[in-house]
Order: sequence, then C-alpha cells, then structure tokens
Amino acid sequence: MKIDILTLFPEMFAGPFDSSIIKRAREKGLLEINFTDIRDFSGNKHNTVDDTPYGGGAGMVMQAPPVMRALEHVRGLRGGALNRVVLMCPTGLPFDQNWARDLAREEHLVIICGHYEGFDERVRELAVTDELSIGDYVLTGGELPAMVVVDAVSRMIPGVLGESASAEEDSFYRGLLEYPQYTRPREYEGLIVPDILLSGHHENIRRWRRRQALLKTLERRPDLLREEILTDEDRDILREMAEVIRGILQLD
Ligand code: 4FV
Repeated sequence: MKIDILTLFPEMFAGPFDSSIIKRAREKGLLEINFTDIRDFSGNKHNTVDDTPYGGGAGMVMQAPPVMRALEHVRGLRGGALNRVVLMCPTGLPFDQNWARDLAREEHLVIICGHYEGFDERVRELAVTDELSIGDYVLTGGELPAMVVVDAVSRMIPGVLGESASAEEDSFYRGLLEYPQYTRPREYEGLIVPDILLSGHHENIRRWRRRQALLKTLERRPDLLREEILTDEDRDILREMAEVIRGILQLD
C-alpha cells in the first residue's frame, strides 16, 4: 500500500513511522509512506500558504492553490487518478475500525493534514473524497490524526501484524469491546487468573471470552450492541443475563 501525506510539518512523522510495526511494514515493502510539504507549493517568495478568511473572523485559512498544486505533484508522482483523498478535520465523519478496514483495501491513499482554522472550502469541492475526524476536540494540526489513521489502517494490511497477532481478535473487529486478557504470573498482588483460562477447554474459553466481551460492551458501549453484530450465541448470553436481572428485580 502507498500512502502520500500532505503536511506543513513532515518532520512530525519521524518518530511514529520509524519504529515498531509500521517501520517493519515499510521495511517489508508492505507499506510505502511519502511526505509532501505543502509549503513547497506556496508559489510565493514568502512561502505563505494561508490567508485571512473572507468575511472576517479570527485565525487564518489554508489556501486552495498550494494544496491543489501539492496534490497535482502527487498525481504526477503516482501517474494516475487519486482515488482516495482523505482530509483530516473535526468536521469529518468519525474515524473507526470500519473505516480502517475500508481504507486498508485501497492501493493508494492521500491524506491531507489541516492547519490554521482549516481549509478553503474549494479544496473539498475539487479534490477530497473522504473527510475524517478522530474525535470531537480541536487539535493544533491534522498530523496526529493522520498518524492515527495510518497506524489503524496499516494494521489491517495482510502481513503487517506478525503471525502471533491478528487483527481478527481486536476490539471492534467483531463489533464488541475486547475480553479481559491475562498472562504470567498466574497470581499477582493476590489476584489470580480465572481458572477457565487455565482449563485448556477451548470451547469454554471461547464462550467465556465472548460473554466477557458482551458484558464489557453492555456496560461501557451499549451503542455498539447493534442487531447485525450479535450472533445467536450472543442473544442466548444476553437473554440469560436478562433472566438473571429479571430474577433480581422480581420482574414478572
Ligand atoms: C482534527 C480532528 C483536528 C482543526 C484545526 C487542525 C485541527 C486545525 N482533525 N480530527 N479532531 N484538526 O482537530 O481530525 O486545522
């Protein structure tokens, strides 16, 4: 997969992309990440890429021409249409695991990092295919959001996660929050690993984990418990829980 990142601060990406899983994915040729500095396309001797907003108001706005010239440069580099041009901004759709899975199917992604108060609207009209937000808060720039997206997407690229780890076991992979995990030591601070996990009975262990994942999701993210992600087994488990609750509350 090839990812082109348009940013005013390419140096910000040094750390996150030069270590661990993403570094190995790049070394294994599973992932190629390139940076284009939008300021190189300012087109003026002062290298400015922003200006005051028409209609007044605080802050500065990223101008369309330098961004479009930078995109043209990437198009030239890649020799063809830019199918997915992702703009990181607070007004975007909430980024989640479904988006990570969807974007990971692409051969080439362009991610544009915002700055200042945002972009001239014509960047959206002329080039952007997807607008994504990593959360309802305002950051100083789109670089951190771009790193988040690249990290989540690269994990979904076949071969990036070693054998031992698989995205299939992730939280959200099957729509639920992850079940509790344990490893050595068997006892710590008086807390002992649940016996079922030491039983070697894989079916019971699988069922216990699904039940734990349902319980945690019910407690913390009931919004995730949508019809389409529940298996028949989930419904049985939830019905059992409902029976227990009905019993406790002596409901009819
Ligand atoms: C953001 C977010 C975000 C807004 C002003 C960059 C900043 C500056 N991007 N998810 N939340 N962007 O806060 O994606 O342009």
